[in-house]
Amino acid sequence: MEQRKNRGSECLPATLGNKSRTMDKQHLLQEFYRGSVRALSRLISLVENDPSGSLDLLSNLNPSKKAAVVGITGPPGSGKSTLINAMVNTLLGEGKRVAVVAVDPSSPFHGGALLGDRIRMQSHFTHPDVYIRSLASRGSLGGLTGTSIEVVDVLKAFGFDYILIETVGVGQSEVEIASLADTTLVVLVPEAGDEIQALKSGLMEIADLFIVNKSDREGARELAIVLQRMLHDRPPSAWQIPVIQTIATGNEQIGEIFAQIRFHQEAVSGLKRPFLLASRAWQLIASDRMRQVNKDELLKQVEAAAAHDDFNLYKFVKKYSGR
Ligand SMILES: Nc1nc2c(ncn2[C@@H]2O[C@H](COP(=O)(O)OP(=O)(O)OP(=O)(O)O)[C@@H](O)[C@H]2O)c(=O)[nH]1
Ligand SMILES: [Mg+2]
Repeated sequence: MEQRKNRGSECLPATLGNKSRTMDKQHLLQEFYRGSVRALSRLISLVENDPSGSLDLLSNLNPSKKAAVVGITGPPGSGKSTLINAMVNTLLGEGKRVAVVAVDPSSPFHGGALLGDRIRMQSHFTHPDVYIRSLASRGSLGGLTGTSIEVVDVLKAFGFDYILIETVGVGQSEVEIASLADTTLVVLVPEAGDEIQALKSGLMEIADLFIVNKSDREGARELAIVLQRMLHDRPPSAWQIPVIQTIATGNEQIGEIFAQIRFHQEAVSGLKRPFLLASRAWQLIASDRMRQVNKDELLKQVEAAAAHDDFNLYKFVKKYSGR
């Protein structure tokens, strides 16, 4: 692949000049399909900064069906980045091409985490078969950006074998990642007292694989047993969620993770894919419709309407949405 110089999250010009815009876009796509990482970065920036303006570009992409999209989620500090680092090493050893998407946690709790990731991933930054990109989470705590579906499709079209996406598992983000990833890994650690509670409310629903990381620490085996019991109580389904004990810092059980990811993709690809696609379609349609709503304009209209004593929000919304 030519020009494989990794640029991480470097922002290239977000919009193309007005001058021969169409030509530029065609040229950009040509370069993209020639394997230019610069074109890839530029296309991602375009999609991130102007999603509606890049719809025609996106509809000209041919997302590769071979890419495996793997979501890695879990509480802060559970070892997601370390695990991804170890996974990337394994994949490179197999001659695979990998994209890593880190959702840049802008929350004060996780500030600086990305810097740590950079240092850890340093050896991969210059590797020709690895592309690392961070996406700003734009306020949604650890969650995915509105454009992450599009960004992942761009990466698929570029021809990566694996796309690994890290998000911090708080609130909605884990649900979002499940609608994006073919296989979702939920990473827990032995000290996971609170997370066990969270499992009931979210993580349990989205996990395709449970990882008990930091298994060099006390309590790992016990946590794995608790998880297995919880899973045992669930109604039987086509996929039995495995629990894997790993030590990411020592590269332990990384091979087992990949074995299970492959099993999972074979077992549920036919079953889960229509749901994933429908869920992505729903999100794209929803965000496209919301783009038509101008918040400032909405505020003005609400202000004007609310001045009347008989203001009713639901009637207002009905009129506004034309129903
Ligand atoms: N003992 C031990 N420490 C680990 C293991 N895996 C990761 N760590 C350490 O745990 C710390 C956090 O690891 P990260 O990979 O940054 O965790 P993360 O989940 O990506 O963290 P955030 O991105 O901040 O949510 C680091 O100091 C790692 O070296 C492990 O298997 N055993
Ligand atoms: Mg991390």
